[in-house]
Amino acid sequence: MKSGFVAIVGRPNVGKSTLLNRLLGEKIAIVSPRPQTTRTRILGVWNGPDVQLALFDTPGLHRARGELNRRMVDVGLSTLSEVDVALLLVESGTGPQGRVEVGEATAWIVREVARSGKPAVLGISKMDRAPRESLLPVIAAYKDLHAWTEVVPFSALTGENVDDLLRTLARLVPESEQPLFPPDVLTDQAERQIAAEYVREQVILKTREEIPYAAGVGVEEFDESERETGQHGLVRISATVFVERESQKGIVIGKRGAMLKEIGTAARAGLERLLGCKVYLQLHVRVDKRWSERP
Ligand SMILES: Nc1nc2c(ncn2[C@@H]2O[C@H](COP(=O)(O)OP(=O)(O)OP(=O)(O)O)[C@@H](O)[C@H]2O)c(=O)[nH]1
Ligand SMILES: [Mg+2]
Repeated sequence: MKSGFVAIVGRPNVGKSTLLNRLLGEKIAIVSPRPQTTRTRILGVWNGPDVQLALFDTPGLHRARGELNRRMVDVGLSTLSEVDVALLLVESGTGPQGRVEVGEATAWIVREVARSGKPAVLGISKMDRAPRESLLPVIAAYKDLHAWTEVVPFSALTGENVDDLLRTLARLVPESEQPLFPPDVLTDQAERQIAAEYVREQVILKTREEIPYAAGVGVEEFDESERETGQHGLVRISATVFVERESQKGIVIGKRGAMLKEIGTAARAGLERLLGCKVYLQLHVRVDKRWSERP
């Protein structure tokens, strides 16, 4: 059989996490229309006939300021050096007058991918959004930058060409005696970690301006003692949303707690789907000016 590690890298917001979720058929990575949603590396294991792909979703690569962002970028870059195959995602679509401009940041990421020396696949994401005729100029612009092993346009939203992408990656991972992970392993994320992320996703989706970037979430309690099988199981989760300023705390709580309630209701619905049982979710908000600077 074949099995190997794949790093999904690219600028923020290009659709890395959406792709991972699509491949796994399960939402293990949170997704939002805002850049810098993913903050850690997330493993997702895909099993096909005689092939296993261990895919790392990574934080979007960007010019980082601040400790948290520097770590995010470090994670993305170091993952490149640890895998068998690099999958760089760039978005489909052309600019004004059909021109394709490869931004400075993307060019830098291409250089990092080249420097890794790994076989590199260029995935052109969100093809559902771009007219067909814009694909060729995009491919042409990127072909000049690196000797890609393969270029695959795809849509993680509709699933178009995702099979192609999988086949391409499967060709590039090494032969192996046995899989890297047992077949029942889906991710390295503990459920309590995913729970924290589901809450953070709702904070990102429901608040604006700086709050999505200023917020972190920690789960204090993940009590499974009433999680029997069947319909009546219950997981009790208690989580804290950390923000950096008192004014941000007010916004996250909202008038008479309305915002926090909205966040909690949406996060709970997602968690009940994920965990397959009832979820009792208790949320707190705490100001911690320096939470994002602490390792
Ligand atoms: N139309 C369309 N939208 C997509 C597709 N894939 C992702 N998106 C949207 O693009 C936005 C960003 O998606 P993410 O998966 O969070 O992007 P990411 O690359 O993981 O972003 P970071 O974690 O911030 O680096 C979300 O609003 C997604 O719904 C796609 O194939 N088609
Ligand atoms: Mg992401």
